[in-house]
Amino acid sequence: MQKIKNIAVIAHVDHGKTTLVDELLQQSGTFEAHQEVEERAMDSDAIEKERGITILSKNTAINYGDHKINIIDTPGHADFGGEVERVLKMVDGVLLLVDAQEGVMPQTKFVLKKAIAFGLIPVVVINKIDKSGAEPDRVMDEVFDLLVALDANEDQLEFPVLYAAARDGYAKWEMEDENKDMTPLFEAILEKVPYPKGSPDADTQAQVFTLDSDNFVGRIGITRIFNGKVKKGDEYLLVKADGSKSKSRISKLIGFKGLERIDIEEAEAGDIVAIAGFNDIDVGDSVCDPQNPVALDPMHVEEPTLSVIMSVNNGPLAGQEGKHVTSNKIKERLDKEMETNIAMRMEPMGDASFKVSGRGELQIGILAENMRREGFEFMLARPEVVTKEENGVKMEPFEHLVVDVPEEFQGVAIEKLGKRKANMTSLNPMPDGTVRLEFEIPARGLIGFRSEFLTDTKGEGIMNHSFLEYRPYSGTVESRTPGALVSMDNGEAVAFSIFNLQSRGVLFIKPQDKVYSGMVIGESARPGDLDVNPLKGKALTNMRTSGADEAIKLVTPRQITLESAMEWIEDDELVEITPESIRIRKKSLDPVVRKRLARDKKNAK
Ligand SMILES: Nc1nc2c(ncn2[C@@H]2O[C@H](COP(=O)(O)OP(=O)(O)OP(=O)(O)O)[C@@H](O)[C@H]2O)c(=O)[nH]1
Ligand SMILES: [Mg+2]
Repeated sequence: MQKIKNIAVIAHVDHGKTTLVDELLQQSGTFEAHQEVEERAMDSDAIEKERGITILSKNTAINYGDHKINIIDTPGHADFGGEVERVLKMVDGVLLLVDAQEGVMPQTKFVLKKAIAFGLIPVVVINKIDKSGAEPDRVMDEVFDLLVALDANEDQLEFPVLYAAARDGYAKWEMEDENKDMTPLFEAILEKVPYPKGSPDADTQAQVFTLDSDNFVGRIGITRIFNGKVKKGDEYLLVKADGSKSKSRISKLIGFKGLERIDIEEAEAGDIVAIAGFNDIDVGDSVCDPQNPVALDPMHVEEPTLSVIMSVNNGPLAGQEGKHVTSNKIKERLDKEMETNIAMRMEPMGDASFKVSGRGELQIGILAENMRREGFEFMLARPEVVTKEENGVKMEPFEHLVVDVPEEFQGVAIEKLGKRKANMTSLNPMPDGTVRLEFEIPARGLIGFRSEFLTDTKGEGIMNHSFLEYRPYSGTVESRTPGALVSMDNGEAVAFSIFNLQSRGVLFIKPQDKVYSGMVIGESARPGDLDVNPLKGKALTNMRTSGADEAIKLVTPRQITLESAMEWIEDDELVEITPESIRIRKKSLDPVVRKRLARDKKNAK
């Protein structure tokens, strides 16, 4: 039987997980000498590469001595926490990375809490010790305190600690040790991570934790084998979470080696392999012995906390830039997403609209970004938190928020967060002159906060949050104060009028951009919406001839991204998304209807 270790790499966003996996791949000699390997090789998806973040967890395998180590790289962003949750069940140990300067962050807590609950003993890696602001001792204390706070058992409190600079390719047991290579970390994995339980001679039990597809063989389930063997060509029973069963033959069995996948004939208990041949295979399904099927527990993933209404684009520019614009197409695409993305939900709402729920704006934003790249056109409404009822009490999600701000912005940050119903739990001066403030805040209060926070802190503030728990509903929270600049005409924006509008607020458009009546073209400097005309005035060429082009100095418009637009909009606004554009608009394009709605709203107050 092969000696196997299964580990997941977990951490807060950007603490160096994917970089560490690069080094483990390199230094285990898994790559051929001539093989060219990109940086952060596991971040293989286009959006992952562009943004430098991991979105989907992915697995790889390396050989080290006589051992095979299956490694699962996980995403650190809180919105993808569902990925981490399901992966933890598949492994026998975790490498918990913590940035030697940033220390314990919200998502460190979230992932460690899950790992502790699964009974895993973390191998703690204090990473980025090369940073000038690194304070490995302080961070080590923070990790220990966190484990105590999470009710870790005695074995877990005896966790091993290493100090590393993943990017520079070394890890060591003591800070005083020489910077050499990753050998100490390999040793730690072999020594401290237990071997998989289960027996190759027992009846087959495996569970799918990720899906993949292949043009030739169709759906592929990446599975962890807990007992018995899986063999290519043999028949197995697929048991779904709802108990339904179907029999099929494994048409292809795939093993992992570095970044490659290889066809194999057989694999046994403890290993991680991909199987093809089951058309309806899904995440969480059990692959069992047909004679004696014993399904594994279905996977638990925490429920979505945020939802957004996605609807068919019905604006005046609809259908001009996208390929897939109908409600049927959108539904088909969302259905497909829900099959693989177990942390998300979708519910048709009638009126060509769908409620899409996930863990946060980024998760929903990435889905929307993928859809627009595939040629879809649609609209998104303002995100809403998912509330629920417990014993007759309305509950809403709360988040754990950490903000790091230069001292001079501490006051404004505390004041603004207070208005959003945040409760401060700690305030610590950091060695680099910043202050670390921690809060518990209703998730609602965070919607739209980021842009305001960045403005207030002149771009120097850093905020991080992750899901804490559901708590009783906390009443109204404050939202965006500035109004919108709304176009009152259809056509192409004119430089001259944009120039004149600059004093009214911050514009989102540039000359020649298509605009329409009811489209939001900027953020007003004052509260309350303002109807403006971006088409008025002389054409730029006339200006030139009159020699006044000196005066036409256009400020660069504010770049609106999918997520920033989602965060910015109010209840009566929508984001229009096409493969080429992201526009913000009023829900009702008719100015008369808008005035009436505004009046009704005012009277209601
Ligand atoms: N100074 C320093 N930077 C590092 C080190 N390790 C990684 N980084 C940098 O930290 C950044 C984030 O690295 P990643 O490996 O993408 O981090 P990650 O934890 O995988 O991030 P997510 O998957 O998005 O959560 C990159 O710019 C790396 O180059 C290190 O040891 N020292
Ligand atoms: Mg990563």
